[in-house]
Amino acid sequence: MNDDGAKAVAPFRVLHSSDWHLGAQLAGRRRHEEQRAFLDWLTETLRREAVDCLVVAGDIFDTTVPTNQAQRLLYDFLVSVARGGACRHVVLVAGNHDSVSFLEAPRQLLGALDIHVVAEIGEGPEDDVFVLDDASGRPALIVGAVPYLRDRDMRRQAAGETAADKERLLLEGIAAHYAKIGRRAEALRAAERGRSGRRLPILLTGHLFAAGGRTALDDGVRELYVGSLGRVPREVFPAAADYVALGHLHAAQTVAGDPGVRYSGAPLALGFGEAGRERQVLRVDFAEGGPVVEAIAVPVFQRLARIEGNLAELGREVAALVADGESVLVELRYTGDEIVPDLAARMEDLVEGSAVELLRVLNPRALAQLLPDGRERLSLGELEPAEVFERCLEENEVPAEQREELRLCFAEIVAALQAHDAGDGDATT
Ligand SMILES: [Mn+2]
Repeated sequence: MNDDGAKAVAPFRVLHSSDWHLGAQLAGRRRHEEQRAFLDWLTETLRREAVDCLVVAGDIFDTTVPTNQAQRLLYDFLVSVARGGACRHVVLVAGNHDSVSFLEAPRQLLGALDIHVVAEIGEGPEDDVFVLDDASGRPALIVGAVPYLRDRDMRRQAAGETAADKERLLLEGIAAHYAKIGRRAEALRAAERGRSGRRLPILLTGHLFAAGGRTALDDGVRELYVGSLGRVPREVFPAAADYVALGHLHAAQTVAGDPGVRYSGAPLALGFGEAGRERQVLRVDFAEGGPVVEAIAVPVFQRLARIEGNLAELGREVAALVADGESVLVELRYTGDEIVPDLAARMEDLVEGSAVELLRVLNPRALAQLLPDGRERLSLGELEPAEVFERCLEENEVPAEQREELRLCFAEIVAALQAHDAGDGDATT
């Protein structure tokens, strides 16, 4: 090693995360403390790991109109990262939960801090593909930032389209966009090779449901696109990409077994269904022979527990949690045979004065007793819209051959409502 700048350059290091869902609540309970603890941990991790660039692949916020507290979480974090020098660049892309206009608004301001925000596709690919430099000021990484691609951005709706047409056109639109971004990235790579002879790695982002992806029930993932639409095959991502940083699925996973195309997963459990799953962020080193990916475990900042059982079992498990003395948020489901109408009150008595919080007490037997046909019922709040629709189909004995088309129509209506929720700038209408 010498001092004339010729010393070995460390590989450019990216930290890939996604699906923070800042402002997300759990059964109506706010979770800002936990979200702040994660961001504090992340700042520390960026510094400790000497990360050059943080990439967040969508769903920064949980809702299109984040609370002031949720906004503050993000901006405090970004300032501490930028001012404190925790890492050199930050790339934020929008997910399906984010409002395009909300993320776009501070774009210029954040740009001054070397924080790149891409909330919607630009006028041309040159807007979304850029080169990041390393600590010595040399070009080091080409980023093709692709946010969540909304159906309406991809194509024009045509009257009389069948569901299959829609699916095909949407996937074609997504593929065409990635191809365009890939070509632009390759052009920048060729230009740099011409200048310096160096091959720059290419990182692409995405917020979508890749084909074969795993999700878990109640893991907070909102169904994207329409019905089964938008299961994006691996081949859509250009071969020129060294790494594809994905968001949307909350469980960390690779796509089609490719270690260079992957989901970091959400850093915090967003539903009780995710309780207990290991969380991670991904450290990606762009070395000579290709990217080297290492998972860094995210600590548990708030314990969650889901307990099922008869009265004795619930009592025993709750008592054990109380004895632990640790803060834990709990969902209880009673599965015993006898009717216990005062279950919630009984359980509340057990946890009184402890660090155990019962966020949800499900008592389907007692509910069934109150209903005329005596069947076990779930409350609406426990079901996703698609599940409610499924039950309607069942209830009305809709013939099987009609169901698929009806499901797609229903999913399309729900997607349209959600897009309207996300209504850029006209959230009040
Ligand atoms: Mn998400």
